[in-house]
Amino acid sequence: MILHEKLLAQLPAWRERIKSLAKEHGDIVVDKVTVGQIVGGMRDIKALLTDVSFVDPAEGIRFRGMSIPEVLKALPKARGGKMPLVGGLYYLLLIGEVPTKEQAQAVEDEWAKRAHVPDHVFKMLKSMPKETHPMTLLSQAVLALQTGSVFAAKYPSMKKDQYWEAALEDSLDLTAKLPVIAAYIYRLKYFGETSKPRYNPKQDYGLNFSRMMKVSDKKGYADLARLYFILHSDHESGNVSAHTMHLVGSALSDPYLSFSAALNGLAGPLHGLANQECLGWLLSVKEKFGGVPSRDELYKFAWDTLNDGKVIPGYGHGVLRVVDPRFTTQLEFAKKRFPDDELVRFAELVLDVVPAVLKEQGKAKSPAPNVDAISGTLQYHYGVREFDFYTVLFGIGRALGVTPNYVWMRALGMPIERPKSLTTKMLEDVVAKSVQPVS
Ligand code: CMX
Repeated sequence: MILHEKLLAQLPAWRERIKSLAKEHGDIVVDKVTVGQIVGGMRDIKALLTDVSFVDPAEGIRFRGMSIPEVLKALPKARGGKMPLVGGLYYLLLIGEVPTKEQAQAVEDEWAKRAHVPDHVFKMLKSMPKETHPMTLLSQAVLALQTGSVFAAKYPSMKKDQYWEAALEDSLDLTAKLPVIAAYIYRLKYFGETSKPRYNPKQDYGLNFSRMMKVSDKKGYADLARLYFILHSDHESGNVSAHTMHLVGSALSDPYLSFSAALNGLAGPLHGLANQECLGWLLSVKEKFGGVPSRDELYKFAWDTLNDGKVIPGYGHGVLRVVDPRFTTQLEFAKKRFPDDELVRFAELVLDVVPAVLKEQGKAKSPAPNVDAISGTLQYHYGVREFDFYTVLFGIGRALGVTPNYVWMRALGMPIERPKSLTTKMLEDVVAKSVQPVS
């Protein structure tokens, strides 16, 4: 398998680099941790290692050093579409090089071979109460797939330097099955259908997803699916879902156990669920004013949300201090393909008003939109209007970023994570000592 060969060739040099950092330079100080960081969600502490992606606060995400426009331009395109093959993005994230069309197709072929979902997963999903949230279903389905984990099965007999190979097998299996499971959840939950979606090996990841969702008749949904999965794949390692995958994986929990945990973090309203919340917020504004509100009405509604003690979903970020390029790319996609869509124009009005309101309030470090401010609007346009489903789409994308990270962490033999905690009294003692006047 091409991914296996390419990784195998890279690993000796990478392992040497990590070994040398730990052994020869382990005492060099990179950054100091402050009291504010300890009680403030560990913001900006440089304590994670990944070469898969990096978020510059003033610029946004780079996948393997490439900006979003560069990635979209460089990756081989899907047949019949304008967006890249998702398999090409996976190759880029895992191997660190832009693939040829054949190499991107080789990943797509791996997925086609591995897309079969065992029956017990469908049975479990069918048995759940109708009101179960789609993210709960997705996380449960990933746990149910764990019965097939190569990593878990081989763990007792594997040597440490073989972990990554089993991790790669699981990662490819998992990412191959996710679109099938997500489409099944969608058709089951909202349409009561129980037939199992079939992955067509002649179609790419994006087109398969669009067809299995049964929205392929709407022109361009496969391209949106490709774009969506690419944009949502990775956002360095500190965000809740990526960090959860990383942490749980550090205990050598297999990729299924780790990713199910990551999904549970993604399902939080301050993280991935914000895309569902954001569309809900837009629609509630429309409902209140009987259509798209005026600028003044929206301004007041935004302030009412803040005065209610709620956040405005889709705005602000833990790291980014500028408009999220993932937002900009999606807005450009919408404006090129359906510029007259009422909800897209409304999202633009929100973009005009909400950052100003957040600035006036003066709390949020960044008043700019993030990825979730627009993603639901695009799905809505194509007829996927069940907005509690939107985070599931984020979940498929996120798997494409966190599984390469998982493979690399096992390949580099990264240890179990175990930061140290202090008591409040200890922290107060540190503060007291540091503010004592020097006698
Ligand atoms: N609406 C209202 N208040 C906001 C806000 C928003 N969109 N963004 C930040 N704030 C508030 C915070 O709640 C915090 O208030 P308190 O001091 O009362 O706790 C204050 O501003 C400072 O927050 P911050 O340092 O700017 O932001 P954080 O790193 O703490 O949080 C985030 C980042 C994304 C959770 C926050 O901006 C937020 O809640 N945004 C809305 C939810 C959202 O869109 N989440 C999706 C993020 C992208 C993703 O992960 O998918």
